[in-house]
Amino acid sequence: MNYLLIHNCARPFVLAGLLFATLPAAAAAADNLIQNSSFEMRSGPRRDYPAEPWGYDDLDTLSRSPWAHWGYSGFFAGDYEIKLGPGRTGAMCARLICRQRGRGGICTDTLRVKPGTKLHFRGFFKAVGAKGPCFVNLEGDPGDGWATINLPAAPDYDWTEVAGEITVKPPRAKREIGADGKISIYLFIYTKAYGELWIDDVTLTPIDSAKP
Ligand SMILES: [Ca+2]
Repeated sequence: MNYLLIHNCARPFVLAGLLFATLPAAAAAADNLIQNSSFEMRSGPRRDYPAEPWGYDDLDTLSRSPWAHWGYSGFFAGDYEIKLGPGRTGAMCARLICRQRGRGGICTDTLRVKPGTKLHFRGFFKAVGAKGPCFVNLEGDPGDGWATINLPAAPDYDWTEVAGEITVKPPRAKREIGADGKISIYLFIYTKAYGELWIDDVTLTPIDSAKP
């Protein structure tokens, strides 16, 4: 009798646990262009360029980040550092910490998309005394800052979802569309603020393919 009671009680609990464990991962995985969206994968042993595009001297002003598939820069006139933080989901998030105000940022690997593609951006952010602008900046073949999404202006806020829709612009002069019909873009997350910006669960998903 006791066995049956335990069995009946435990089963719904297990099912609920499975749902919580699998749904967010499945929803983020299918069409999301950004790898390591939740900052759970460390960068591991260094690889040769171009397998690891960031992290050699001041190549493209970006250096290695602690996370696979992300670059980091804190050298645009300011002095920022990047640290691990407790995750909004999973174990980790990225923390950009200002020591001298300028511009710090993280950047995705190269993302290949067709011009005209509509993309849905979604990310979660937290600010601790972040006095100054923080924003998402799209760069690459269409130019630097061909789309921008501002983060909340308040210096302090708990985990907050920021979302926006953007359309990939054609390549600027002298840049060409590849044989696959695609161009290269990069998603940067910048802080020009003092204090700390926390980042987790960043996705960029083609809108059409997200529809059933
Ligand atoms: Ca995470």
